[in-house]
Amino acid sequence: MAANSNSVAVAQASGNVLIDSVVYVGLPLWTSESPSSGLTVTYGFMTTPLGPNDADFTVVDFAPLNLTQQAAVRLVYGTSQSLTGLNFVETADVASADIAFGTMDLDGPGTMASTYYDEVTWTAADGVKTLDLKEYVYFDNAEWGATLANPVPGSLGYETILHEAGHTLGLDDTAYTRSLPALLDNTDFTVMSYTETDTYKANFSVLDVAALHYLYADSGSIRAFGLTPVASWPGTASPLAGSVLAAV
Ligand SMILES: [Ca+2]
Ligand SMILES: [Ca+2]
Ligand SMILES: [Zn+2]
Repeated sequence: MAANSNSVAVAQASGNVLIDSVVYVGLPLWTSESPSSGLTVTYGFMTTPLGPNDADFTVVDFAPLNLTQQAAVRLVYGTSQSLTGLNFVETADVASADIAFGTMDLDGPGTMASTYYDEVTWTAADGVKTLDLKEYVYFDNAEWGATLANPVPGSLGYETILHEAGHTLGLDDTAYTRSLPALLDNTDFTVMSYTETDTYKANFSVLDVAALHYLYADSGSIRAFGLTPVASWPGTASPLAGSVLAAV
């Protein structure tokens, strides 16, 4: 993996099973981008379809996010700032944004949303290494179009945006990590669970907050606020660039 040839700060297991049940182990963190952009993570709203460099990636029936969906994304990242220490900045230059949002008819009737991960690494002639991470978040606009059209806080649509934003911050689905005790595997404890409780969440739940603190605010990757070179963890595998972080 190219990612391992650079000194990349990837999410690593904490040893706490509750935190690790929502951490995407091996995912490079925003703080590992080089040249460092400090703690700034930019996001934008696609007007034309964008995606990872992956021959299998296709966009069907692209549409931009509507204004309510855009407002929900802004609110989620606004509230994520204090949980991570990262500074989320909206940009109109979506082609160069760290995180780009759009909608399409995602494959599969049960798929509400998908986050795609991509990275570009190269080494210049003078040996300087560059790592550009990007994520593409798509919401379904067909089977789930009506559900996701008005994502006000407290709705399933908003919770879905919160869940995908969680992926862009390094969180994983409990259905994939499969380490969270069943009694805790519901949205009262983590919005990365597929098991809904009686209320849709308007904020990250307790395990999400603990994991975000662990990945950013409490970690070496952010201790010097991105200004100190970060050691790599070579034993940790990285996800394949262009891979789907998760469907839903
Ligand atoms: Ca980037
Ligand atoms: Ca679909
Ligand atoms: Zn997911």
